[in-house]
Amino acid sequence: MPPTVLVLNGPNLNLLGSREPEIYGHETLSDIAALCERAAATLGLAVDFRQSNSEAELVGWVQEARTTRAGIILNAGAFTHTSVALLDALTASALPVIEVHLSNIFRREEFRRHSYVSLAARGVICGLGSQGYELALAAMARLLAKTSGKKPANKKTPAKVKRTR
Ligand code: DHK
Repeated sequence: MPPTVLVLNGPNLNLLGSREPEIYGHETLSDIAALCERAAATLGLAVDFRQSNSEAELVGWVQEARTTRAGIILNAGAFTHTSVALLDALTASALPVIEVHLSNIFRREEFRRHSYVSLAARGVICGLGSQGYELALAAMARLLAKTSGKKPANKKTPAKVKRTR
């Protein structure tokens, strides 16, 4: 069984595709879930992809992940900027956490520049749209390989590099 990474999405991310596409893009959350499945398969990981509008539910899922998942990738939506409860759950999980945001939170309103989640995160990726999830999975694969001592899988055929002088 490949290590399973919990990919958690917070409030309003169920509206992706129709919610402020100029900020969050045109892809739906199902598109991003499919992208994560594909990326995970090439990295030798499995994903458990979830979304909730409820802080309590997200906290519950992080608590469950403590003993059942290898790591957490989290776009906590607006809870990023408000939730000490989510931060505490992530810290208690002792799992590697990577924080993702579709938008560049530093180019937006002042209140989005502070993240409680970041205090528990090994790394943060923002502003790259859905590609941020793919990058987070690649980074997670390397983190997990480091702790297990195994090489990260890369099942993609390496691209041919054309050399020019
Ligand atoms: C998503 C949200 O819903 C916002 O509340 C955050 C984040 C930013 C994102 O860019 O993915 O501020």
